[in-house]
Amino acid sequence: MSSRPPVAVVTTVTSDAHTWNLVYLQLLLEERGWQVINLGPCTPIGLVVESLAESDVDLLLVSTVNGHGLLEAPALLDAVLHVPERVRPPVVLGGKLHTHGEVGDDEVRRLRDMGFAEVFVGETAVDTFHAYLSGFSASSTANAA
Ligand code: B12
Repeated sequence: MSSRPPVAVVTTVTSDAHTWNLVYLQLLLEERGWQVINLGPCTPIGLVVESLAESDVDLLLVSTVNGHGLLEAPALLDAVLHVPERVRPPVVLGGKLHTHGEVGDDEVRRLRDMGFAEVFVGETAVDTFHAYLSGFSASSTANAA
């Protein structure tokens, strides 16, 4: 049984140059005891895939706010779904995913159906992410016991 902290890779889509969303989420996770690998803005898909192969990653968090997330995140997910299952963490997505205001429930459902473990959008995104992480820790503890 390992007592290492959970590890998250924080990343974004290739076109997205915004940085403070990534820093914010890194700090949020670190405050909750996570170890974070922040891949920075405009992340090449290959780098994201490499980061999973080389480390023991528990969560891949994709944050994007430039409005291209809905178009680009599926290709990133597709590449990650080719990573062997034993080293593939759940992938969560959040932020400002397109340029027409908030994405609706139908889009969120479609993204979940594609394979995103969870999608966090709108004003409640951060609160629901905290709740997700609480559930995540609870199940990790249960597995370790
Ligand atoms: C600073 C900024 C920039 C800077 C970025 C500098 C840098 N190094 O980061 C610069 C000038 C480079 C920039 C460029 C552009 N930007 Co800009 N930018 C902003 C601005 C003013 C602030 C972003 C910021 O730092 N916020 C602080 C962080 C902490 O908050 P956040 O990003 O909103 O993230 C929060 C939530 O979204 C959420 N969240 C985000 N991801 C995730 C993921 C999960 C899992 C969860 C739970 C929550 C979550 O949690 C965070 C904390 O609450 C916003 C407007 C605004 N006031 O938000 C526009 C904004 C993001 N930009 C926008 C646009 C359009 C652009 C450009 C396309 C403009 C242009 N025509 O060139 C380019 C795109 C560049 C690119 N290739 O990506 C739009 C995006 C529109 C959309 N999504 O519909 C915005 C919203 C402005 C607007 N109202 O139109 N931008």
